Amino acid sequence: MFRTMTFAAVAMAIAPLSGAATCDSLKSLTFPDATIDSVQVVAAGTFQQPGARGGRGNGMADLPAFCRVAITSRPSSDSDIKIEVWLPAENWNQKYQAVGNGAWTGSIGYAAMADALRRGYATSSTDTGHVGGSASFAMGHPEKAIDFAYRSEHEMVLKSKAIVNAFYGSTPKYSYWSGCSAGGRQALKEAQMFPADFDGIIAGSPGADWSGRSAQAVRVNQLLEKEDSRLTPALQKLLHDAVVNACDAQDGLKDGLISKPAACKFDPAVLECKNGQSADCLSPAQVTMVKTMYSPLKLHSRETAGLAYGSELNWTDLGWSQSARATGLDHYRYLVFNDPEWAVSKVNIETDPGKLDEGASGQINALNTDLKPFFSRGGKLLMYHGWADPQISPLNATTYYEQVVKAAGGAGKISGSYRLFMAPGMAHCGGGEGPNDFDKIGTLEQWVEKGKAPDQIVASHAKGGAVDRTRPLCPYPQVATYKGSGSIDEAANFVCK
Ligand SMILES: [Ca+2]
Repeated sequence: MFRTMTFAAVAMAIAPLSGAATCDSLKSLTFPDATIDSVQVVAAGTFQQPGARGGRGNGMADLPAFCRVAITSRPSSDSDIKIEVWLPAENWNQKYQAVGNGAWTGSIGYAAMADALRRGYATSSTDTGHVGGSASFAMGHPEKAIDFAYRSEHEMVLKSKAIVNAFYGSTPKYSYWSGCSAGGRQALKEAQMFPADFDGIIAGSPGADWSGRSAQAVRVNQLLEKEDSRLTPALQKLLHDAVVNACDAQDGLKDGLISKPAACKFDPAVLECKNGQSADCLSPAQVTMVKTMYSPLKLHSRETAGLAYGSELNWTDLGWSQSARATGLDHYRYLVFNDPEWAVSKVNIETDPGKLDEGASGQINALNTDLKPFFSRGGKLLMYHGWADPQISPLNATTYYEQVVKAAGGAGKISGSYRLFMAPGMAHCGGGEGPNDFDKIGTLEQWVEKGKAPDQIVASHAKGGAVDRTRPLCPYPQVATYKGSGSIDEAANFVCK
């Protein structure tokens, strides 16, 4: 209350006539626990992303003019949360969009901010309270761990709304969160803990069971210590093709996609090398590793899911892309054991997971299934996940959805507030062999502002820049079902059921 009144007074003091402030005048804003570091008028087409290489190709030459505000927020004595707020100089759509981060973040999400700005949004992003992509910031810094877990996002929202109010002379008509992966985890944390922050929330491929995913990564890492368990990209392709070949038609349509992974029955042992065979087959250690990727892991208080059949291409825990594997290792080093020298060989994965849900490790998870405070305010939650996600299990998304349904007392109780869209063949947050490109924020705007809940979302797949397939994504547990005639590459020939 105190803060709200302070800001109303400040806004009036700077621009008593128009009810809106100039960009420069925002420098004089004061917060009890934050400082304005810089304020800059950015002319149309001139924004250079910090850290981007060279003068060309930062993809932001089309940005309209905006007021760029940089803030440092310190809700605790050990906090150092960097926030940027961008305010369109003209044609503000009267709305605010916060954008999420990835992995351990430690940087501002400029690309996502640019997307929001292009749509006329006032937008903001935070570095979540530290610099760089490692979790080493958390060791010995419990307040910084809290900042990463949830506080930096909420701080960003409070400060951003105040700055929007000071600049335009009015608060945003609608406020949205848009994030995927870590940003999907942040999305759910916001819905669970700060139900008044947003009118609509996009939670993409959420890493909501953050500690469980780390345990999965470490379990796989242990197996990879043995060289003969590692899969080359060529063997991943061999495996993937075998899985698709076995399960494609089981969902009712042979289209190269597995739309019902739960119905897929596949035993990786069928690929095990026969006598004398050494190429195009899996060693016994590789078969074990592959089975581990799919299998759930029993933790102290719950079970965390393995990856789905069809997700084999670019399995990130195998280390071809460093992020997922390192995210799990960092989690154990800096949030579970507080030991930078900790190695995967030290863990007994069957007995140690008890520590995962405690302290700094557990507070990152976004597993609370009571979303009633958010829903009762009219909040809308649009969640999506690719069935072929090679990093975060899509089964986490379906499990969470079902738990929320149960907590709310039935699907009918929440269908006006929460919908989950599973995308067959989609990889992590986009890409993959299935239709994976769709308008998330536009869909959410229709839902929040016009009351049109999405009964389907048309997604497209492109090859070489040309769209070669469209398909509706359906509210879970519905699946896009072929009507029986017409091209299987056109959304109009499918119905959700
Ligand atoms: Ca199929």
